[in-house]
Amino acid sequence: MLRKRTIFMALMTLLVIAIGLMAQDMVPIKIELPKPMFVGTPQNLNVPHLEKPLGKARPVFIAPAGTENVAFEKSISATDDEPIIGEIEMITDGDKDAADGSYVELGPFLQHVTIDLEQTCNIYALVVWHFHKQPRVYFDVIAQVSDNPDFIKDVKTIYNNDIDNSAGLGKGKDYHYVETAEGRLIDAKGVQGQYVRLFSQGNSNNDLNHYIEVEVFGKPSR
Ligand SMILES: [Ca+2]
Ligand SMILES: [Ca+2]
Repeated sequence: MLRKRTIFMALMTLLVIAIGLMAQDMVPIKIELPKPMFVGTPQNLNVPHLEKPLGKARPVFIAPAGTENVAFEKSISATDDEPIIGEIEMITDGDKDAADGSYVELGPFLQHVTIDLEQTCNIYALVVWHFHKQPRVYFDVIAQVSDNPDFIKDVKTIYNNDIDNSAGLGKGKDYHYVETAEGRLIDAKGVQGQYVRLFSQGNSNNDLNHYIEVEVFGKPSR
């Protein structure tokens, strides 16, 4: 009996060490947040399938050690390459301020932007700031990852809140959400690809599409 117990305890110790070694490799990703421009939740947003705010800071997101923003200063293209305000390069320039001069305004209706990470990466999270000067909800937020620059094949959809399929990419089940200075973190679950594409189709204030910054937390695949 005593011997069995000793063996059991030894095995448990080994298990704890093994879990510890695996866990050591997982660390919180570092997301630098811009200054918030409003506090609290607006009550007048008449948007279906709207996520309830957490009411506190977003919990840390854990990813393998060495994960970093692989989208920083990477080239970007868009369906509207002559934005109404700003330049599309501002989407990966690291500036996340809410102020005028920090956001890009794309035309109305369905638009998308595509970031070229320049190599295939394992992607753990996307953080997207559309606009955070005032509370807004953006519609048909769809995020996709592919190794194909034209997204013709091998397309992995990691977020879709187009609940009525008005973007024509299939109905999504993800929530509408209020934009804040925290941005929207999308769990990409380690999906592989070189290109990241983000759709939107207007917002709760107007028909236009905006981006302040997109960060892609990943590591080059080996
Ligand atoms: Ca920016
Ligand atoms: Ca829709």
